[in-house]
Amino acid sequence: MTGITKDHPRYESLITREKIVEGVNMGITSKQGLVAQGRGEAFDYILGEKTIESAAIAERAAVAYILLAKNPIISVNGNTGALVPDQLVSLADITGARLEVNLFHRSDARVHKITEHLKAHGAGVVLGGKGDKRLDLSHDRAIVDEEGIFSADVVLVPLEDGDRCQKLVEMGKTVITIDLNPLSRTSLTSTVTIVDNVTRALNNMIQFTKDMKGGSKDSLQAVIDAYDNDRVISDALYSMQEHLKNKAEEKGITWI
Ligand code: PTJ
Repeated sequence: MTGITKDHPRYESLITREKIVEGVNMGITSKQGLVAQGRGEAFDYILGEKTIESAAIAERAAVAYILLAKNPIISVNGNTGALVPDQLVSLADITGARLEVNLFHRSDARVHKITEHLKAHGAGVVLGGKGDKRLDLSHDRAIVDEEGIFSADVVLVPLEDGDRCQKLVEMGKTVITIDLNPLSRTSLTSTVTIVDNVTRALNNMIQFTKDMKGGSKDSLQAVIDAYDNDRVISDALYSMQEHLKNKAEEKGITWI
């Protein structure tokens, strides 16, 4: 890993970048994952590299959906496996959700490596290796486990491209996404759209689960009933615009 000291102004961002590079070196992350990370970094810069209030609202709604679900699944790809393995395992443990490796650039070797990586970080059962069902999609993200994503009622799909998300919604599932691009196909088709960095979002969701887990089913349902996803997306766009405006004015540039 490149020598990055904590006093570097872009420490968090650089460490995240290093983890993705390490993921590629370990055979967990695809090379395309590097490009996806760069895109995410750009959106995060525009957002202000913080969890905005509407994202926290979406994260609480996501936790409520997962806690009320019968068969919740957390989908893991090469980017999230490299960036947040501990948080994925903790969130699964604390909510009772199961982890399933599901890849766009699928190979058996990479499914195996990500599975072993999650296990090394404390995961028990990791689904995704069987691949005994197909979603109606033309690429390899269609390959899922029957007892996992195929039969799930709630699926958390952090960081992906959009057509699987759409397919899962068409199948009647609740789909929760974490995507820094509020206008991606994934963001626009999900039930709950979390516009936040996966590195912050999962930590928040773990904390919210601890806060909300003891609550009644009615109180969790009330969180869901009050949730408005269009408003959350709209607020993310507004927050990005405001952040850019403030940043420009700080630097003496007139916002027209
Ligand atoms: O491991 P695989 O084979 O399943 O491939 C995974 C990637 C991510 C390469 C694949 O799903 C892909 O190509 O995704 P896209 O189409 O690049 O979409 C990724 C989305 O996630 C983009 O909208 C990015 O802005 C966003 N994103 C990238 N990094 C982060 C992020 N969102 C949240 N947190 C991030 N750290």
